Amino acid sequence: MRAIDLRSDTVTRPTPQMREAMARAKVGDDVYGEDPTVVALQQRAAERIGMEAALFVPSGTMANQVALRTLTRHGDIALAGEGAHLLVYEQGAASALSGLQITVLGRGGLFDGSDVRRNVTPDESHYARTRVVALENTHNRGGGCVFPLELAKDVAGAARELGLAIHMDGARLFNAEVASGTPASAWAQLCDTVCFCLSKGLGAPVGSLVCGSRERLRELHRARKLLGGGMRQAGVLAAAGLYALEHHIDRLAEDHGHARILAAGLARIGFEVDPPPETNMVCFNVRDTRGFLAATRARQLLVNPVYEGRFRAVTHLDVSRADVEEAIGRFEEVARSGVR
Ligand code: TLP
Repeated sequence: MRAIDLRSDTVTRPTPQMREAMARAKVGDDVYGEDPTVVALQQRAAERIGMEAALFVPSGTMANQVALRTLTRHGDIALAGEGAHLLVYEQGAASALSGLQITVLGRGGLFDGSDVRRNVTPDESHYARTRVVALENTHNRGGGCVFPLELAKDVAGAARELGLAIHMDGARLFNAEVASGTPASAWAQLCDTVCFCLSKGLGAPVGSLVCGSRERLRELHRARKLLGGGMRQAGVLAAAGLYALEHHIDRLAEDHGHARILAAGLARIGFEVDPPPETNMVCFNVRDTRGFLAATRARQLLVNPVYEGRFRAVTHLDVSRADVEEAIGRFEEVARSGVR
């Protein structure tokens, strides 16, 4: 039986065309700024989201961490949505590496300007200084939901009034763009730093970009070096990223369509899908987490729990319409065997 891997959109493998682009890449030593393909990727990324500059880093985690580091000082507070990746899934890096405390806002990853106002610490000697607000778009633990532009504007308005910097973890920013029709640049305009990943829905093997002003780039560059993210002949990886930006953005709509089909199938079988998918993630509730994990694995159907009672299935480049239909059939078998 063939495995259907819905654990994450990080599991995609480079296509033959992408591998060709990688093989052809011109390279140099990027720590000296001499890799022409990395330079081209950074320029393209910055242009694509309408910011001045971009820096290629090995991972989404490093992108978040170099951004937070340049926006804050040790002991500062960062505001972030419930279940933010930079709080839950990054080994405590924001506190371990940059000495940040994190205050959680809102529900399901979304929050508004009044949440920011209510949670910011007063500017006096008694309090830790609140320095940055971080938005995640799309929101992973929120089930891949888009951070609506109007809400982001409300947050940005409050943040600016209060003198806070704004960071966007846009690991899946292009999923947000394709699903909502809001150009990525409209969100980016509101922010000091925005990162996005090439290695998720865009299908590249490695890499993320962190974008901001030209001035900030110097500090981002230093932070990347500090964290060990200076890469040498990284053009072979950047070539995959350039290919992905050119060929794999529009097709995200396909993944979103597949997620809707999967959600409808799961609902028909009797699983509670919550929230309805806006992008490429389908979150659904089960009663028996361990049993469900074992039964799906036994059928080569790979899905991961988010937490006790909740699973996530993610559609991506390596999941076809036929795979989605096949996955629904295997979920149905699991449910029929009495595990749900
Ligand atoms: N998310 C991964 C896991 O870490 C949970 C996944 O499978 O979804 N920001 C967001 C919103 C993310 O979802 C991720 C990865 C990252 C940052 C970190 O990216 P990497 O894995 O490249 O460090």
